[in-house]
Amino acid sequence: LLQQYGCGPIRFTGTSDALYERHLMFDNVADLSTLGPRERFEAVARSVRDVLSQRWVLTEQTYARQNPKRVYYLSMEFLVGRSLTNNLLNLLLDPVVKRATADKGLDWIAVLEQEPDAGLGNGGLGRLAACFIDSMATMQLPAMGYGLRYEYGIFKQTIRDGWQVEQPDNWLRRPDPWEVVRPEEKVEVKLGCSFEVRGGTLGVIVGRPSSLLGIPYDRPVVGYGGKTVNTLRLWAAAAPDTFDFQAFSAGDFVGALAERLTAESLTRVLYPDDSTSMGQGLRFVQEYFLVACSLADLVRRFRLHNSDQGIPNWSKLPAKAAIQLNDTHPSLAVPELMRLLLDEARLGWDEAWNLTRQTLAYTNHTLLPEALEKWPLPWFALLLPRHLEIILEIDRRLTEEVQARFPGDDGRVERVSLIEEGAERKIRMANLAIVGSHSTNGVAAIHSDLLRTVTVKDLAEMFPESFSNKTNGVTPRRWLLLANPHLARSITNAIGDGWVTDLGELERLKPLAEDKGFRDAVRTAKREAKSRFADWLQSTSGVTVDPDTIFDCQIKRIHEYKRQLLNALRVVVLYNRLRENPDLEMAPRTFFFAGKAAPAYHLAKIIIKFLNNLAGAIDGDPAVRGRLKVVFLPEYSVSLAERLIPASDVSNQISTAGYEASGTSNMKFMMNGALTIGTRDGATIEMAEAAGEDNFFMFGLTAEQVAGSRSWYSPHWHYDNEPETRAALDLIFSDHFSRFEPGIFEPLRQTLLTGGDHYMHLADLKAYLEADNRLLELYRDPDEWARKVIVNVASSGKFSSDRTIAEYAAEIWDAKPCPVP
Ligand code: DL6
Repeated sequence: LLQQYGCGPIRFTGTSDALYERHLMFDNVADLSTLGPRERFEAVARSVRDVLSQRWVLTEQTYARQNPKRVYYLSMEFLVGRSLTNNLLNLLLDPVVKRATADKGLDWIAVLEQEPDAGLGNGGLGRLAACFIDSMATMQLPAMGYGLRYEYGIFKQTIRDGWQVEQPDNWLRRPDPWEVVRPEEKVEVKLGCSFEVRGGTLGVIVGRPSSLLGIPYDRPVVGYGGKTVNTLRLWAAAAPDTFDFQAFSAGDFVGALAERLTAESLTRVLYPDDSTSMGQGLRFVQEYFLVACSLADLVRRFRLHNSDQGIPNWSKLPAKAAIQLNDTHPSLAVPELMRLLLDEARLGWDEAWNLTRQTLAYTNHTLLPEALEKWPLPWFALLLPRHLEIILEIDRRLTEEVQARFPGDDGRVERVSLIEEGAERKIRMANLAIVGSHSTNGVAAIHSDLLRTVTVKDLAEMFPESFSNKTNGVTPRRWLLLANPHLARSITNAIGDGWVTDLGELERLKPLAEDKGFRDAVRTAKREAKSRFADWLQSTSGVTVDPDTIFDCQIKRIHEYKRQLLNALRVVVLYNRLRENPDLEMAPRTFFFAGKAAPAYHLAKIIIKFLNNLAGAIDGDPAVRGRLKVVFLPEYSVSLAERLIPASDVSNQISTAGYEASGTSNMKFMMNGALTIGTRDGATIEMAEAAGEDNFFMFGLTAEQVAGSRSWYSPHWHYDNEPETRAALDLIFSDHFSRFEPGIFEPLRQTLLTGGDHYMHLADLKAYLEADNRLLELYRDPDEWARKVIVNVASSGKFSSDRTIAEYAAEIWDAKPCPVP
């Protein structure tokens, strides 16, 4: 194996076992019998890194030699999860390791459990970035991810008395065996003033320009088959090596050292907000830091490979670099690249502008107004004065163009402007990203349409050729092959393993829906995954669930638009039905919820509390025991999703239509053989199209109907006219689920009834229950259920991130594979 991955003049002698023993001994310098699973995990991971490192070096050497167009994916979030099993799988090493661990009597599960999730993201956007870099490496694209090395990732969630409690995620407390720090490739980032961070807020010290260092930490991104090993480069902030010697020798010893603390605190923590822009100064500087470090780094690489006698050929930049902005978070790349081209390369405005636009591309991930970033103009004036000058000049030219093309249309000028006027002037980052790049894409067909025709309609009319759709996807390596070994094996037994890198192959399973043997195999795989999950849950939390009940799941960030409350109302209705009629025939069900609420999102935290109280009340009610169970799983993470999704029978994708840009857990459930009950929103629409609506359980208002009924919609009408809706709400408001905490769910009355039910829960509840009935009806026929499961799995091929990346590469980046020999 070492020979397989070894290359060049260096060859290891010995076996991978020897590597492991050596790491265990020499990295710890301790008596081996005293070492525990953590040390063993580090030794295994370091051995795996040894195995891949020559390939990693060769990948970069190949790119340096061939000088292909490179793709740079800039993202404030990479929700990577664990790496050991994924790297072993992609290196095709897992059978070897299984054998070796068995030989050594190593408790493999205990070792794996030592790896913390790299939780450097909030949810869908960050996980998408992680799937994309996996696909780019697998497809042998010369690509690199750029992000921040947060010392604290997304907070740890515990539940106390039903309430979410946040704890810091100190994931780097123990050394991370994957990362390689490269201090020699540090970059300097300059700011217009000094800053300090106190209690998470940014204070600026005017009149004292400052600089800090970006130190790159590289992580390997192993493509499937281990041929290409790309890099995820995460930047950590540090103070410049030199202290402020003047202050130092003037006696301010502490002050000079404090500067260091200030700089390092910049990348200390990930902002835990999803689908909101909290507008804090520290976040603004974090975003600039990512952009400044990454652009300096990639421009340095560009100069190295595209200069003639030391003079860079800037006109080649768009032919050699494609920079994808993951949401507006890195959109300061527009003025930063302009600054580099104007001030450092000394190009004229027009040339710099054309190169900038041709090099940059932007992906929008949300239409929620509260998530669209707008930064106060005075912050630019203080911290990034040169960038402000550039933005104002872009805006001046844009305004001229609008006036020339749409004379007299002042409203349009105002709407497309990069500047929002008001008591405090703000820079609209989405407008900046759209104007400053050659491509703007949404992440599912409906989302891209709404973006183009509603949210930024005026800009789309100005730059129609820039707009396109790229429906999201997920990597089938992590989300099927690794997460669901039983189903993966059944699929491979049936159609071979081509699906692992060409998920469209799953289509060949369709005829097998009629094959009893295959239906049995799929059913057995699901049962196996459910038992595995139930055992894990029992052993880690003491919670008992019955794998012979329907596992019905909703796992995602807690947000009103995702409508966990609608799901809870469904459960309350079912509960009422059973209380009223204990003899009612109803398949026993376990409802799983998991997800984190942004710490400052009060209502989302009440929703978590409600779900927990609902679980407690149902558990405590003998009338429904064994028939209904609700479980709120704390600490939703990539690792938890990997366990639960394979075990799920039903996937709930029930956002208010028009609000969920795409969704990606919907795709993971589909390829793992869960049936979807959902609204016509995001990529769920395309999934239902792929499988046929008769294999889906779609319900509820369409995005058009939601928009059209806003002005007259009244939740009270549903309360007054739908007995089950009314009974469910009355039960909640009677404190049935809050006996010892009367009144705590009053905010739910406010959001669902008196406040107007902005997300239209009550409008969709009846239709949801009808779809749920159809689902239960189907469940009575196990063969028919299995047929639909197979059709769903077989139709999930489109939702591989390989397909998405192939579209980005062909239609946005013009990037080609660069195979490593
Ligand atoms: O595109 C990835 C993912 C989508 O699947 C989700 O539908 C969408 O909600 C999520 N967007 C965000 C928005 N954050 N910001 N800005 O996470 O993106």
